[in-house]
Amino acid sequence: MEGRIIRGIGGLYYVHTGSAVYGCRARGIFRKDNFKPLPGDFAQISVLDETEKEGVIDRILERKSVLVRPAVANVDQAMVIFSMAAPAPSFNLLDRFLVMMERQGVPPVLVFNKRDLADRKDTDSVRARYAGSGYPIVFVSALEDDDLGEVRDLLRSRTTTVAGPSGVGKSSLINRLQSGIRMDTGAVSERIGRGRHTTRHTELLYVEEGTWILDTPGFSSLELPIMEKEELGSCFPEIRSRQDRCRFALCSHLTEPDCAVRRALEQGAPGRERYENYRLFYEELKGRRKYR
Ligand SMILES: Nc1nc2c(ncn2[C@@H]2O[C@H](COP(=O)(O)OP(=O)(O)OP(=O)(O)O)[C@@H](O)[C@H]2O)c(=O)[nH]1
Ligand SMILES: [Mg+2]
Ligand SMILES: [Zn+2]
Repeated sequence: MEGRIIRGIGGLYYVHTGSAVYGCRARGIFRKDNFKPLPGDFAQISVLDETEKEGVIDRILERKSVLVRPAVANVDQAMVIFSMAAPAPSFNLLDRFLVMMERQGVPPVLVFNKRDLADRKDTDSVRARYAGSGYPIVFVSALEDDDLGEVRDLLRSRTTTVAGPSGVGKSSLINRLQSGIRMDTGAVSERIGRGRHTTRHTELLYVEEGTWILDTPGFSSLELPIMEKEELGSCFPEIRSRQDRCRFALCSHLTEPDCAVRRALEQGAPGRERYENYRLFYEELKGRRKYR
């Protein structure tokens, strides 16, 4: 039987087959090869006990991609959720997260929740801030009978890792997105035994056929990934698309003459605030080297 690992804990893997979730151990061969199955992996399993929903993982299918943070396989994109208010968005934190995803080659989409607590002026200014980035951006309210169509469209037929600070409404949104299909989870789900609202572990959630979301624990601060400061520009799409036209190949886009990035901003291209965060992060990366 084929399924997908939704969660791994202490050597026990929960494998979702579409109709049930089986608690599985991995065959000894995995340990011998030092291969660790990950949430998001597609697996071939043998059922050992149908009533107890116990099985064993025979094989992991080839991975399309592996994300390091959070550790998960076969992710297509990252959905980062912030709220328009309560708490107000930290764009420094958001831009850090975007750098982290760009570094790992995962395309991000931006969701701003609690639209009901913001006015048009607020949403317009957030939209303007990211206009140059090209990232999809949607504003929603998880509480109301709000139409989540736009979010659903972004998620459909993909595996999305969802992240954001605490209190922004990730769980509220995810609860509304899940179709509410009642699965036959047998004894295993009893053993998972936890509230579905507290995200302590990384867990893959089934939305509908082919659509999965990975609920990850909230974050309140983020370190920039280990990288050279010269690589930072490539993590900002609006810089990446222009840096080939800078006079110097390793232009920092801070002080050099004939810089295409600064020129574009001077000529009114959007992304002034993002550029300011680029500058902060650049200095941060520069400062880091001294202590190594
Ligand atoms: N006004 C308003 N409140 C919301 C909305 N969505 C969620 N909330 C409220 O915000 C609070 C936090 O929501 P959660 O869904 O628990 O937030 P979370 O991001 O999962 O938080 P953590 O689990 O701590 O990371 C709750 O009191 C929700 O009722 C929204 O669209 N508008
Ligand atoms: Mg939550
Ligand atoms: Zn430049």
